Amino acid sequence: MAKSPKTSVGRRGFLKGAATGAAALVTTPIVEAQRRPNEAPTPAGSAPGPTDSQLARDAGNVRPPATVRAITRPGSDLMVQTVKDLGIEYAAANPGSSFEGLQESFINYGNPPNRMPEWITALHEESAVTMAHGYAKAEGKPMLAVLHGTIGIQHAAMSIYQAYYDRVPVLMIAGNDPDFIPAHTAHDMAGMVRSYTKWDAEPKTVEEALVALQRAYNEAITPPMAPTLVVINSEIQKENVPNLQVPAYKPPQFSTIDSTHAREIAKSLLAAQNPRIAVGRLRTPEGVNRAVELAELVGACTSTTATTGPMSFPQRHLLCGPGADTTYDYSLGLETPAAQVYIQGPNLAKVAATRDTENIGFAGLNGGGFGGNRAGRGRASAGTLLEADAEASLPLIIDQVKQQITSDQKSRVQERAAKHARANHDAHVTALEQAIEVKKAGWNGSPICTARIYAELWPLIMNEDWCLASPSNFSGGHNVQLWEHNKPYSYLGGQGAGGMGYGAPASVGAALAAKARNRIVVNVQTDGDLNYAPGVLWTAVHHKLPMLSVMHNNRAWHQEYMFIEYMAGVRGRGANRAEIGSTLRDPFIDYAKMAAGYGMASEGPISDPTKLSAALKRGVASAKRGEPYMIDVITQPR
Ligand SMILES: Cc1ncc(C[n+]2csc(CCOP(=O)(O)OP(=O)(O)O)c2C)c(N)n1
Repeated sequence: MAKSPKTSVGRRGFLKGAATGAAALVTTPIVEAQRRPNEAPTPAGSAPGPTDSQLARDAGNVRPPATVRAITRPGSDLMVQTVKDLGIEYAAANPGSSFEGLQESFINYGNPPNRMPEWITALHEESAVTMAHGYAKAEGKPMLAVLHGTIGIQHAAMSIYQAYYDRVPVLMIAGNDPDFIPAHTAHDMAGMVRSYTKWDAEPKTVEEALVALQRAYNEAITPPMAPTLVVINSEIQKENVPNLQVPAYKPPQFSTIDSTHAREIAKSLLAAQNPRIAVGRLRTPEGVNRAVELAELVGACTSTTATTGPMSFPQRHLLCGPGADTTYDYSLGLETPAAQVYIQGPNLAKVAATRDTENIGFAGLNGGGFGGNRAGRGRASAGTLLEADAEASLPLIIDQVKQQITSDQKSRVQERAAKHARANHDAHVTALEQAIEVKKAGWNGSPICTARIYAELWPLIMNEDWCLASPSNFSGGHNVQLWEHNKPYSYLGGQGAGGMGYGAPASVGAALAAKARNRIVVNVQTDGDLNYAPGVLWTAVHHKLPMLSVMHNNRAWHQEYMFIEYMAGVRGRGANRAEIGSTLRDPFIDYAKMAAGYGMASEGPISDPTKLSAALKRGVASAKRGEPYMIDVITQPR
């Protein structure tokens, strides 16, 4: 590694240097705040040999040094400045000695220090990355996760994979300290997660590191979005670089459809008797606004991912749904999974792809298994696939529509939109009425039915700005019918790759996004999922996040219980012992106490359904005050 012995102090390097030529080191008595109360100051001007604390540190018994050399501008300050310039608001990390230089800069550099980004204390690397995953889904932009060496990356691996599969941008830095424990370092650190990161680098100089951070950010946010990783050696974090400047940041250009396609698509939308727009996941809230604008301009019915995942079309917009007439003569897909265009409604129908179906997006590049994004296409596309970013392409189509639309077409659009609006409104009302009837089943039962949690929460949050950040499919998914998902962040959807250990940390990430916005985050938390890394509850308390967790405590990994029950049935052995290895009994876990142990206000277990509503009310009020709250509810399996 290229390093300057004059400006860089590694742990062992320091000791060696001190032993052979301490006088060569320029010192200042420094950083009073870093000195422990029981440590005597080093006299000014004297060159230190290795201090007790440095020796202790090298032996693994670490104490902060009493003095440090005159570092006027550590490389890590510039790295933090680079991250600031990218507009990153939070950096989550479980402590790691391989990035101590960086961490010190994150918390002390800047005015005010520890803001934009703020250092968020995670208790597990998996939680740090999943926080970033949830944050990006809520906010439409990445935050940073900082990981310690080989072991930190491995702890984070599942969540990196999950964000990759979910096409969510996460910027990651891993520290690499070759002078420290050999097992924590590697020649190719990023190799451990390369199959499921989009881009990585291990820069050799501070200058290269700054450029690498900018590039990693751009790669992460360029569709198809994904996590990226920069491995930064501890030596260059500590290097003194008085004359270096942060290079000017250049945002990436996203690929769009060309102007000919934009013109043709606009023409087709306007010429169609009944056009349709299938809106898949867009990247940012702004993309959602543009999709609404286009649908309204051309009077097209739309589908939405509002109830399955983030960043799509408002669920109760009057153009959202099958509309008055489901014979569509032109379909435009925006980031839809395949050329089929799905209709949202009481009976999910599917429109076969035709030649009059066009899709803009990277759908075919997604998933498809381990590292599948790199190799090729996940699904065949029957319509015309335009491989470009739908969100960045929308303004081009909108411009074309505005230029081309005639007054005749305008009145036809208005007429059609009014018909669709009536039909969709009626369909929305009917679906809600039917759902309310169905959800009454088991209303007074104990354990408590999952529908009652969602039904009783809704009146408490409907007039708030809220975000459901946890996946809801394991708790019945009742939000889909009972709640209105009209914001890009209303519901953040599933884990990405079905990995458990996601709900709480993703909600904490979403709550970071919510904190400055007077928004509350709801986490309907399954018990098996929470037990992977519950320490994230402490993070929520420590950072005063507006998050309400309601335990869907069915006292089991019920999904797995059902699989075992089924298998035992198929084999004719009965399900009597299916609880072995798939239930959380003997003893039951007390989640209110668990939360209290992490300092979180909590109550429960509640098994009397008549006590639920008042508890939820207390929980919402607490979350609104920025005091996260946990309610343990003993529930039906689903
Ligand atoms: C990391 C990980 N390990 C194992 C699984 C397999 N798995 C799928 S569902 C499930 C049970 C989840 O239990 P819980 O979160 O309590 O939800 P429930 O099924 O009880 O509603 C498990 C273990 C997984 N998806 N992810």
